[in-house]
Amino acid sequence: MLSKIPLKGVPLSDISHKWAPGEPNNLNDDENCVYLTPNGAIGDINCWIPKPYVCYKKNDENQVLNECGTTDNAYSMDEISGSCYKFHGTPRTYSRAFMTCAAEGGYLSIINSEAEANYIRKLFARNPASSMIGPFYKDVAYLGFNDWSEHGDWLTIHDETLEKAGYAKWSTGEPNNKTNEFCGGVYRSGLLLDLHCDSVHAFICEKSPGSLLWD
Ligand SMILES: [Ca+2]
Ligand SMILES: [Ca+2]
Ligand SMILES: [Ca+2]
Repeated sequence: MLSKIPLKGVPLSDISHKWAPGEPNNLNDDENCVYLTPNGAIGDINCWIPKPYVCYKKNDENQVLNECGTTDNAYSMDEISGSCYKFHGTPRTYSRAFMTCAAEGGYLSIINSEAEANYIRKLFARNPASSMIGPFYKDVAYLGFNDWSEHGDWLTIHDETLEKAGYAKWSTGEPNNKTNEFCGGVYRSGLLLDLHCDSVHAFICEKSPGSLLWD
């Protein structure tokens, strides 16, 4: 099972590794992440247990920042909004999607105008359902607004109401808070809906070209 976790798409069986004694044991049928021991052996562990972690980045002086201020060429610039966007077709829960965008130097996208909604529609068109792998609903993506049922209003992750942000076009019947749907998303149509935060969905990151990730 572990060998199928597609972090970079390389199966563990292709990577030199040594399991710690008794591992992997998938304790309580709930160990889907890997830890490293001081002697270099690995084991499987529950992903919710906080641990120190190590990041890796190649020291490559030939790496050039693109117009979006990143080496990640999956970000594309919308000349009208002046922002850059990346459509993530690998689905994540809302909190994971939020963290992923932050790690890329961006944030879960916020639609600020009808023109920007247009660009979101274009992003969907470039990412048809057939391009995404896995059993999840492929006609929606998470965006940067939510209502944790705490403040009773939908706010962007930059703390503005949708109206103040500039775009508040809900799809017919939405938000319907069907099953504790506190997180914001968008249909291929560009219209908004509320989604269950623990469900995995595609998501869209937005990034200002000026925010350099590797400063
Ligand atoms: Ca284990
Ligand atoms: Ca925006
Ligand atoms: Ca809904």
